[in-house]
Amino acid sequence: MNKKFRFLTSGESHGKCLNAIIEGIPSGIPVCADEINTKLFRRQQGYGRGGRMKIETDKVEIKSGIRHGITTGAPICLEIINNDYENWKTVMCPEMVDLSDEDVIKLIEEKSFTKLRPGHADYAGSVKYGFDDLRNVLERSSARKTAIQTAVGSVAEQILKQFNIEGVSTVRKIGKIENNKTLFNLQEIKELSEKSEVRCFDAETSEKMKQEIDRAKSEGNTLGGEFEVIFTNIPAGLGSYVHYDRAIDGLIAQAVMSIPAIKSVEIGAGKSSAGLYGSEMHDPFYIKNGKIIRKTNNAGGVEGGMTNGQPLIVKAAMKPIPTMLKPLPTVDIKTKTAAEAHFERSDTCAVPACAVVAEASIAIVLVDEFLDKFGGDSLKELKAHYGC
Ligand code: EPS
Repeated sequence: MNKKFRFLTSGESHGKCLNAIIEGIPSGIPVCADEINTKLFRRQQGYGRGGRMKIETDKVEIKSGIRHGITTGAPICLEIINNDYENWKTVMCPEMVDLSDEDVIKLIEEKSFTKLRPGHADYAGSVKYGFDDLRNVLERSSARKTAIQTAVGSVAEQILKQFNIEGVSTVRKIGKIENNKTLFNLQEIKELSEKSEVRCFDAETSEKMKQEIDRAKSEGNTLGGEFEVIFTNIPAGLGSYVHYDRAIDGLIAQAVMSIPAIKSVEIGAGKSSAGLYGSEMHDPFYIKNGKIIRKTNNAGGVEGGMTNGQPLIVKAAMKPIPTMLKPLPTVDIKTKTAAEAHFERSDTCAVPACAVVAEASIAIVLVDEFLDKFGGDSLKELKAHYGC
């Protein structure tokens, strides 16, 4: 499929920096680093995050494609420096290092590991790329790369904002603690979730979630959970039913499922739709003041692979982080003997952060489809095509 908003990222978890190049953005759109940085800050938050977040204050540098705060239509290059690189300069050095130096060898060996972490990319990654040192797999498979993807998503959101399309996210579940309360006011969901250390709009449930994280941490364990992302003011007709790879629900599922640790993605009523009668599931149409309206949104804003003008509701489940202080039984790929899984600094729970990454990832899909439908080389053209 021919993407309008194309991007690639690069960078390792403990390498020098993370980069992205974005292509296909019309000229004339206000995009600023401050807004990207606010998004990056939100991604770093959440009760249960590990020591890395104390080292990093993720800040983006816009390297090209924007002049005086306005896009020029040229590719945009973004960069986030990893502060932790200072501690990994030799281990992660892109250049050849002096392997006759014992200190250098010691540093590299200290960070090498061969005991597979069940649930992480270690095993399949080492088989696929032929590595003996699992450090090579960890560095790019790490969720650290979601920092730069979130920065790209913030650029997408700044474009969507021109058309009042906005997203919010809220955590629904951490481990077995669930927030099953309903709030209809999106502003309220946003404000209350933003205030909560676990991104949950209900204060009482937030406290229980924090206690659950404390418990898991004290036991050397980790926790996953569920979150919901809602986007509003999306025009009907983004995506298409004509080909499998143009269905917007498929594209959203791919974008969210590819975030590290995501195990399921649902739209609207999601898997619970399987247990409903047709008469319960489908959202009837009504006419009000000459306008076609719906009173329910079980479809979650998508019908026939296209947005239908209703709020887009995406729910996703994140598995518990596989790096555990109390390790699982595993195998050492070097000695081919039984072992305990490798442990290094990690998070106990990153569900609140993952919800922010999902906002960004969904914004990227929406802006791509938006540009495909309404097109234009400048914001002026885009607005004219959109009819505003
Ligand atoms: C992450 C940075 C990582 C982890 C986490 C996400 O930092 P470090 O590995 O240096 O402690 O905190 O990564 C994982 C949980 C994972 O499994 O890869 C980040 O910036 O989000």
